[in-house]
Parts: sequence; structure tokens; C-alpha cells
Amino acid sequence: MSLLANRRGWLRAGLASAGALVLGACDKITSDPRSIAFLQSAEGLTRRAQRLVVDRKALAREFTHADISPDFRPNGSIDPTDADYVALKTKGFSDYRLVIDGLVERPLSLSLEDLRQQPSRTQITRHDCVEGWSSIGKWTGARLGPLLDQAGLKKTARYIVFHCGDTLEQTLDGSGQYYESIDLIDAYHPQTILAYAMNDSVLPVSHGAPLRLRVERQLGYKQAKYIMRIEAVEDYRHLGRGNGGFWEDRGYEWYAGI
Ligand SMILES: Nc1nc2c(c(=O)[nH]1)N[C@H]1C(S)=C(S)[C@@H](COP(=O)(O)O)O[C@H]1N2
Ligand SMILES: [Mo]
Repeated sequence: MSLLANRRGWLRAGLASAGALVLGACDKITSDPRSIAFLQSAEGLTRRAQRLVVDRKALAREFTHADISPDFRPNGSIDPTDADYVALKTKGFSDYRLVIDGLVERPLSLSLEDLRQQPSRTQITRHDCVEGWSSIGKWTGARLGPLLDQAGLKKTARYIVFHCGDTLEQTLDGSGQYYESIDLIDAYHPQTILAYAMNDSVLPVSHGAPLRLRVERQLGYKQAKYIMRIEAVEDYRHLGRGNGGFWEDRGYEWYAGI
């Protein structure tokens, strides 16, 4: 089993007991051999899982302008043919509204201009696709955390779901529409943004116009493009085929940490 898969196992174990988690109460575990026995104890397991969750607040590496890939590869949907999306695109996305609803006190409906007025962040990061390629790009967008605070998450909200405008696979039951979900740790991570610009230009259609997610501590398939609606939920099992995302419904891990 790969180190990454193992890490995810640990993390799952940690999240399963998330009710008992106190973020920030992170004890250092050294490479002292005496701590190995501790690690294997039940308490050690909890501490280690907890530490990995705390580590999730760390920033993803950022790069310089010189590192930007001249040919950032577009992948998956690159020009959606869904009628609603085509209608928006034809009008230059002037009718676009991002809806933020679900378990929130104040549902929001935001135009692109509204989104550009929000607290923003720019970052140059590496995108890693599970297919085995990486590209470095510069992203600018509205930080997700402050937007969720404006909407006011209800106490029962545990996940943030991104409903996309593209159907990646034609299925009879509609389960081929792209969607993704993240937890609140990633939603409030400072590098988690709703990007409307890429490499200092308006986000192109191939990369998810008018709005796409950048959640920099995770793999490519979590980076939802063509975001139409953001929904706060308690659980995601009622969506798609129940696993929290288009690719998760086809066998990929829900937590795709890097
Ligand atoms: N809506 C939507 N989002 C998506 C996809 C997609 O097909 N549709 N593909 C995913 C995958 S597998 C990757 S690697 C990245 C590709 O982003 P890019 O086109 O900007 O390279 O988008 C992700 N987000
Ligand atoms: Mo990907």
C-alpha cells in the first residue's frame, strides 16, 4: 500500500472520530523509538490522526512567475454542451449567478462582478492530476471562507458541495453531471478560492469559466470547474451515486490529499 493511501487511512480513522477532535491541540511526536509504541497505542493513533488533520491547515507550495506552465493542460470537460451552460456562455456569462444555498442562514446569488468585489487571493500553484501529469498556474479568485461566513453556515453543515454546469458522462439518471464536495477544513483553508482568473486573464472556458474551485491541498479532480451552485449539506450520500463527487462515484478517493 502506498504511503499516500496509508495516510488517507489514518486520516479517515481521524475523521471518523472527528466529534472528539480539538483542533490546535497538537502534540509533537518525535522519531524517538519510544514514541513508536506510543503511536501504536489507541491514544497514539488518535493523536497521530489528529495531527494529520491539523496539518491540513498548512499551505500548499507556491511558485514563481517563472514556473508557470506555458501550456497548462485542460482536462475532462473542456467545452460543455449542456444547454443552460451554452446559453450563459453565448451571452459572455453576463446572466451568470453563483447560488450559495442549502444549510445557510442567508442564501446568496452573486454575479461575476459581485464575486470580483469579494476578499480575494492570488496564488501560483501546481495542479496534479491522477492521470499522472502536473501543470503550474496562477489563479485569482474569491476566498470561499468569507463567502460562507456571509451566507452564514448553519450548525448542521458539514460539507460544501459544488454543482457544475457540465455533464461529463451521459447517463439516464443524471448521475453524469459533474459535482464535488469538500469538508469545512478545506472550505476555510486560505488557499481555497473560487477562481475567475487564470494567469492574469479571464478564466477560459477550457479551464472552467466563469468560475472554478481551487482547493490546493487536493488532486485535480477535486478542482470543480463550471461552478453553478454551492450547497452546504450535512451529508452527501443523497447526491449523484452517493460518494461525494463525479470521480468518487467511479472509484476515486473522496479525500484526495497531496
Ligand atoms: N466540472 C468539471 N470539473 C472538473 C473536471 C470536469 O470534467 N468537469 N475535471 C477534473 C479533472 S480530472 C481535472 S485534472 C481538472 C482539470 O482542470 P483543468 O482543465 O483546468 O486542467 O478539473 C477537474 N474538475
Ligand atoms: Mo484529473
